[in-house]
Amino acid sequence: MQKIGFIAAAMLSCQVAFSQSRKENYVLIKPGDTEKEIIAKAASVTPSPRQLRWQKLELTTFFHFGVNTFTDREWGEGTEDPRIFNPEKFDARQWIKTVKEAGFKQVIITAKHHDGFCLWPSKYTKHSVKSSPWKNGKGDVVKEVADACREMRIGFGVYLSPWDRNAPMYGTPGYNDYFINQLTELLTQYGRVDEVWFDGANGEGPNGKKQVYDFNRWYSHIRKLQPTATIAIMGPDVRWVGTESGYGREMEWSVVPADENMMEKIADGSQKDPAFAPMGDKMGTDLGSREKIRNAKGLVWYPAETDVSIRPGWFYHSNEDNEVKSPEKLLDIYFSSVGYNSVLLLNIPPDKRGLLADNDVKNLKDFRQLLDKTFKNNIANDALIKSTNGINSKALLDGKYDTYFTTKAKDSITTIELTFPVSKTFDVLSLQENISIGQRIESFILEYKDGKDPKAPGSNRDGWKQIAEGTTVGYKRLIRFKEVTAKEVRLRILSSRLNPTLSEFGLYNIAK
Ligand code: FUL
Repeated sequence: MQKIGFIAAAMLSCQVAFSQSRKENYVLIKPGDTEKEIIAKAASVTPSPRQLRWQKLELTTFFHFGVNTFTDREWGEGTEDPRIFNPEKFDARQWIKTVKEAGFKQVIITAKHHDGFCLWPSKYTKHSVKSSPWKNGKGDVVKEVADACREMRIGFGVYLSPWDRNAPMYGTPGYNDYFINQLTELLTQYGRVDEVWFDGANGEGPNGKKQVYDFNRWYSHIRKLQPTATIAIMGPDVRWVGTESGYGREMEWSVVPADENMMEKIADGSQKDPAFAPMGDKMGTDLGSREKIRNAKGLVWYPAETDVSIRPGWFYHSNEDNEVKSPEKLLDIYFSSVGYNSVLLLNIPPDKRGLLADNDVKNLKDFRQLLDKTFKNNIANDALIKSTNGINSKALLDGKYDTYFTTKAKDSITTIELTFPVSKTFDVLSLQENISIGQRIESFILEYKDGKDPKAPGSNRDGWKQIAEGTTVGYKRLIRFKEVTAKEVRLRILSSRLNPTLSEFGLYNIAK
C-alpha cells in the first residue's frame, strides 16, 4: 500500500473504509501479477453504488452565483462588500424548473466560491447573505435551491471552494476546522446532498499564505454525514475530464491507475487565473488502456465528469448575453461528453435578478427538443438479432439498462447481426455497456450491407462495409457518421477485457 503513494493510498483507503457494497471499486495489483491477471482485475473493478447512480444522471447543472454576479467578475478578491448582493427577483424554482424540463437530473450550487462569500447564513463568518440587503439578511440561497430540488425531485449538490480569499485563518491549520464547520452546516441543514464538488484552485489567502488542505479529513466527514454523495473532482469518486471546453476524450476508461500524483495532476491542470481556461490539449487521450494499466500499483473506478459553461464565463456577465451556446452547440457537446462515457456538468449562471437569463432558458429548451427529436425513436427496434456466441440478445433492444447481452464461456469477442424488415436510414450509433459488471469493451466496429456488389470498393468479401469504429464504450458511447441506408447491420466487438456486455444498442437520426 505504501508504494502506491500517499494520495492514491488515501483514495483507496477512503474507498475501503466507506465502500457501500461487497463489490469493490478498486483493486490492488501485486508485484508478480501477469499482464493477463492485471487485465482480468481491471475488468472486474465496478462503480460504487454512489458512482453508478451519478453516472446514470448523464446531465447535471452547475449554478455559479455570488458576489461575482454583482461585480461582473470571474474571481472575487474576498474584499467585496456583502451589501452588493441583492438578487431582487431571486427564484430558485425558476432555475430548477428550467433545467429539469431540459432533462437535467442534478444541480450543484456554488455555496462558496474563491471570494469566501457564503450563499447560506453560516455561523462561522459574517461574509455571507446575512450581511446583505437581500431579504433583509434573512435569505438562504442554498436552502431555496435545495427545497426546489426536493420539490421537483432532482439531485442537489454543493460546490464549496477550498480556496478562500476572505477567511482570516486561511493558510493555518485552523482553516481546515473552519472548512469542516462549513461542510457540517451544508451537509446537515439542507436534507440529502448528492454531490460535493471541490475544485483544484489553491491560491493565497488574505494573509498571503497558502493552505495545506486536509482532504482526507474532509472526505471522511462527508462520508459520515452524507454517505451517498459523490465527491468530485478533487475527490475520490468523480474525476475531472481535464478540459473546460465540453469536449471529453473518445477513449474514456472509467478504470484508471490509482496514480501517485492523481490529485496533484488535477490541481495542476485546474484553472490558475480567471483568464486561463484549461483546454483539450492538457488532458491526454488515453488514461486507462492496457499500456497505461500495465505498470499500475492499483486500479480504481474513477469516472470522468465534463464541466463547461453555457457562456464564456462561469459567472453571469450581461455582455455575454449574445454568446450563449446555441442548441446545436449544446447537442455537439452532449455527443462529446455523455456520448464519450462521461457525465456533463453544464454551468448556467443566474443573473443579477436571481433568475436564469432569457437566452439561456431558450437555448436549453431548444437543446431539449433536439435531443428528444434525435433519440425519441430507436430505429433498430424491430430488428431480428443473431449472434452465434451471444446470450440474451433481446436485452439489446428492450430499453432497459439493467438487462444486458453478453457472451458465452469466456468469449471476449462477438458479432451481433441485425436484420430489419425494411431498409433503414440512420447516422448515429448508441452503445451502452452494463457498467455495474465493469467496463470491458476495447475495440468495436459497425458495418452494413447495402446489397450491392461485394467486390465494390470498401466492401469486404462478404459484402460488409464499415460505417464506424471505436475503442471504449462504457456507460454510453455515441458515434455520428454520414447517413447510411441498410437492411442489415452488424456490430463486431473485436476486443474486450472479459466477456463484453451491452445493455442497449441504438441507431438514430440527428435532428436537423
Ligand atoms: C475552477 C474555478 O476557478 C472557476 O471559477 C470555476 O468555479 C470552475 C468550475 O472551477 O477551478
